[in-house]
Amino acid sequence: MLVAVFPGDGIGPEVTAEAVRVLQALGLGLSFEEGRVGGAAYKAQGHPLPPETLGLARRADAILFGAVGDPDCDGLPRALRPEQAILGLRKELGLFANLRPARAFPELVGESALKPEVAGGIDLMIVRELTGDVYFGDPRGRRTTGAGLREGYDMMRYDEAEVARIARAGFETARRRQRRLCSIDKANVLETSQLWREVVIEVSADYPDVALSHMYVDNAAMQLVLNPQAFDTIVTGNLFGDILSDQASACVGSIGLLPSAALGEGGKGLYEPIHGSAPDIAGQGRANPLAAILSAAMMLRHSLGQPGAAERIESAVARALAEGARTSDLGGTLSTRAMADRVLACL
Ligand code: GGG
Repeated sequence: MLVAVFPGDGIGPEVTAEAVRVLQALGLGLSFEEGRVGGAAYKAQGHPLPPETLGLARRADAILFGAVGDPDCDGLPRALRPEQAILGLRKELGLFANLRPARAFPELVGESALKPEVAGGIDLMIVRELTGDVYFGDPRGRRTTGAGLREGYDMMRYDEAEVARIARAGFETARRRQRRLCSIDKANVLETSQLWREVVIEVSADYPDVALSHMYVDNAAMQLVLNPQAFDTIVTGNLFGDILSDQASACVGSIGLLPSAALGEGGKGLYEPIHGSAPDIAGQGRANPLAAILSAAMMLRHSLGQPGAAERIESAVARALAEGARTSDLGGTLSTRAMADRVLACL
């Protein structure tokens, strides 16, 4: 099976190299082919998502993605910014459902900023919609100078088919977990959120075995800090999911621990750490590779039909943490390579 590897920018190449090393150590006979994305692709080829990269993504069985974002590209028009690579891949490949698990590793509970009794119970899954909302509304990325003032527009838009599709993904995910789904919106203010809530309720008729609740996003942000263990599965839009999943990562200790899977109707998926390119620590060999390694585990489970190998990686990560392996984001001194070595030793 072919895995497309898109390391991207900043710490992306450092962490994806370690995830590939772990996959290779499993001896599953996977082939790997690398492509450029983001600022690295713009600098070499003039576009953040060159046609060769998109072609490789289409041919591959799964995609392992690092991170995009490069301060050198800050002045570029929006369409050429590094982040357009990940948005373009999701849209072109129809990867509309983003699974973002946040689970407290028992080994780290005492070290999180949260009280142990709160941190210890966190095991939630955010199902984030990925191909709609302000990221893809029309008009978007527009500037005008009406009445002499600069104005910016990004239209928030969802249609009922898009909401029904992600709602089903949310209910199906909840069914495989504790059968509790919390839909997060801003239906007291936004029309898109009122449609969202209506459609989620309609879809819920097909899932009588799943307990559905609704929460406004502002309250959800507060509850994630005060009472994160109360959540099981969350379904939400693109923008709210982007923000809430970073927040959830802080609840479990570090954004360097959270993997993700972007899935569509077929088996192909794109797997990436939820963290970005972290230019402040790029090139120093300090980044935590665990989110990338755990993303590789999600890839084995969801796209490559290897759930046993996925569990091996996840157990090895837990064992390495239990043995005290820590990168600097977790208060330790291990380098990116040394942390991956500790996982490999536990495989
Ligand atoms: N690995 C995640 C990453 O590169 N994030 C950069 C980013 O801006 N992503 C946009 C998004 O996730 O919607």
